[in-house]
Amino acid sequence: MYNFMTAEEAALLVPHGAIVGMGGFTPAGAPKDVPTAIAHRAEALHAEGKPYKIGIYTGASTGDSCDGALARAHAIEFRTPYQGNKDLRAELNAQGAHYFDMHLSELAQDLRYGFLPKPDFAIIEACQVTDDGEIVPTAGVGNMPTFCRLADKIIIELNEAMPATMRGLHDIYEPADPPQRREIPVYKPSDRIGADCIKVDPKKIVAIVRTHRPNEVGKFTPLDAVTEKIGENVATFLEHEMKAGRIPASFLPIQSGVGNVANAVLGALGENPHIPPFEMYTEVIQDSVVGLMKEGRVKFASGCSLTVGADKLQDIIDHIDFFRDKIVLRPQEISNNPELARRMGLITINTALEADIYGNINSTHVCGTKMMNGIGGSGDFTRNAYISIYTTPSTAKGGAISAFVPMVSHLDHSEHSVKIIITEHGIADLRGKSPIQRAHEIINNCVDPQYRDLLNGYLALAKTAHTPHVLSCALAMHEEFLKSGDMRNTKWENYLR
Ligand code: 0RQ
Repeated sequence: MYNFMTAEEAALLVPHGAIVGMGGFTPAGAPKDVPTAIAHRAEALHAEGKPYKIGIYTGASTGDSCDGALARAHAIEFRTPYQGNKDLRAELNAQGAHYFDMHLSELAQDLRYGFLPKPDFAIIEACQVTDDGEIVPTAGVGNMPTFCRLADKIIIELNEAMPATMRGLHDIYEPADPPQRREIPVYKPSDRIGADCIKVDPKKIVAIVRTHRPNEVGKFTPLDAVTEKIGENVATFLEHEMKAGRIPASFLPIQSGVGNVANAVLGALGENPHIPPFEMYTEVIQDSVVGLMKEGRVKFASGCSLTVGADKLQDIIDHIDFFRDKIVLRPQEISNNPELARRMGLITINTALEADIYGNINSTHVCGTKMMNGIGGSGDFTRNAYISIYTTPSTAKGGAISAFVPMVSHLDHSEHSVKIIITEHGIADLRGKSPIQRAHEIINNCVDPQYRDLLNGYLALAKTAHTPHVLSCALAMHEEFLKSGDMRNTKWENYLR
C-alpha cells in the first residue's frame, strides 16, 4: 500500500524552499540516503544555475550523509537546533546557512506554538512501519513525534540493518500545550508514560526507501591522562558529596553530556567502588554505558538516543532481551525536560569550551565568534539540576589556549546556574561563594599552573568591585591568541587603556 521508491525518487518530492524535520538524534537514527540524494539534486540544480535550498530542523547533530552532504552542496537555508559536522560548521560560520542555536527541549513546543514555521516534510528512519501508520524509530528519537504530526508528508528510510525487535525500546509521549498541560508523569528514570511507536495517518507517508546503512557515530579517542584525571576528579567529588550526606546514599540519576570528556567521566564513575550502581536520565547514551550496564554498574538508562559505535549497537540488538528493560528512548522534549530534571534531582555533568574566573560558561563559541556545535541540551539540564557540574581540560591546543579566562567571550550558562567546575587539576566548588571567592577557588584548583600568575595578575589589576574587571583587558587573552597564537604571551600592560 505504501510507495516504495529509491532515495533519488524520494528526493524529487522535496522542492526548493521546503522545510524538513529530520528524525533521529545525533547520527543515531538520523536519515542518510534521502538527505544525500537531496544534496546531489541541489548540486545538479545549482550547476544549471537554479536555486535549491531547504530549511532543516533536526533532533541534534546528524551524520555526515545528512548535515555534511547538504552543507557541502550549499543546500541549507536555515538549520536548528544543534550540529557537530565540520563542513556544516564551516558553512554556517561563513554565513552560508542561517543557524539558530536552541535549547534542545524547546524546539518541538516552539513548532507547536507557531513560533517557527512548521515542517512540510518529516524525513525519518524506522525499523518498522505498519499498514495502519505505526512507525517504530531506531536508535534515536529526537523530535520525530512532533515532526511527523505537524508535517503534511512523511518520507521513511526503512533501515533493514535495524531489526523490528527494537520495538519496545521507545516511549513516545507529547505533552499538551498550555493552558492544558499537566505534569509529565515521569517520577523515576524507568517510568514509561507513552506508546512504543509513533502513530500517523498512513496517507501522509508518501515514500518508503529501503536502506541498510549503519549509523555514522564516530569513535571516541582513547582516554588520555587528562580526560582520565577529570573522570577521577568527578567520581571523587560525587563520592565526597555522598559521604557528606548531600547526595542520598541510594544516589541520584546522572545526566552526562557529549564528547570524549563525558565518556571518560562515566567510565570513572562506573569504576569507583564507593559510588553505588546508578541510573541515568540523560540525553545521549554513550559507549561506556553499555559495558557498565553489563557489569551491573548502570541499572537503567533513559535517553533520547543510543549514540554508540556500530559494535556496541550490534551488541544491544543481539542481546535485546537483556537491554529492553534497562533502556528507554524518549523524545527530546521529555529526555531534556526541565520539569523532570528538577523533580528527579539530576546530577548533571556537561563540558565547557571555556569558563571565566567567576564561573560563567561558554559551551559554543570559539573566541566569541565562531560557532563550534551549539548549546545542545546543556542548558536544559544545567539550570534545573540538583547539582550542575562543568568539566573541561584546563588548556587546549597544546597549552596555547587556557580554558579559563577573565571573561567568557560568549555566555551560555551563567554563574547563577553553575555549581561545580572540574579539570584535571582539581575541583572548584562555587556554592555559596561571592565572585571574588569563586575566582580564587577556580584559579587555585582548576586553572593550569602556567596560567595562574597571569589570572592572579588580572585580579590584582581589577579595581575592587563586586565582580572585579578591567574591561579593556577582559578579552585580552582571546585577542592575544588571535594575534600571536598563544594566550601565554598575554601582557596586561599591552591592553590597559
Ligand atoms: O578541538 O579536536 O581540533 O583540538 O574544541 O574539545 O576537549 O575534545 O572536548 O569533545 O568534550 O567537546 C564543548 C565542544 C567539548 C562539547 C564541547 C577545542 C579542542 C578540540 C573539542 P581539536 P575536547 P569535547 C548535552 C550536552 C555543548 C553541548 C552540550 C559541546 C575541540 O561538549 O558541544 O554540552 N558542548 N551538550 O582543542 C578554542 C577553547 C577550546 C577549544 C577546547 N577554549 N577555545 N578551542 N577547544 N577548548 C548533550 C547534547 O547536547 C547532545
